[in-house]
Amino acid sequence: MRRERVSRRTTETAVELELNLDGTGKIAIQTGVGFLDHMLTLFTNHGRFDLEVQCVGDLEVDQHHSAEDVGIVLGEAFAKCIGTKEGIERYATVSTPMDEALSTVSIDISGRSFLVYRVEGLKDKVGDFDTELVEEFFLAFTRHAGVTLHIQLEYGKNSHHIIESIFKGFGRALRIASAVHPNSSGVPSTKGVL
Ligand SMILES: [Mn+2]
Repeated sequence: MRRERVSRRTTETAVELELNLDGTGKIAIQTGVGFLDHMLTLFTNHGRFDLEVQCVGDLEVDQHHSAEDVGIVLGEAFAKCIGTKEGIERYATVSTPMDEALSTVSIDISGRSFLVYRVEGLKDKVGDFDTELVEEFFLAFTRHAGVTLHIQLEYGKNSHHIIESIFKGFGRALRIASAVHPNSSGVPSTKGVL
């Protein structure tokens, strides 16, 4: 089973996280940031992972360190779960509608970290959540997961819907790209290594 637990403690946050790539959508998420909990719940559910997250962060400063550090630890846990990448699908591109919003998420589980984030027009806040932290979260994730991730907003009006379509697509794309094929052997690269 591809299941890993990662802890990370700094002067800014303490994060405990367990990810199971072959889960069934079991969720226990408390980051201290309500909107991020909502988004990680959608990610887990649509990825059919299991995810447990506990984050105690310096919310008296703002939500930045909590969002970033949860991204870091999720990335670390993903990298450990995916291991040598033997037999995985590797690529996935999915578009996800959420009412009037449509976004596309493309993933390459490449061992190389790269984020392209083309999302314009979000309001500064959704509730008390700083929407610029969406990019910070995905930047932290890609750096530590060793994946190439492209996120493109096609169109949309409502910021809550837009971010929701992105997190659902992130879960769906990651599920497809990390799926293991029973009849494939070796890593999916002509170089023989990922
Ligand atoms: Mn919602």
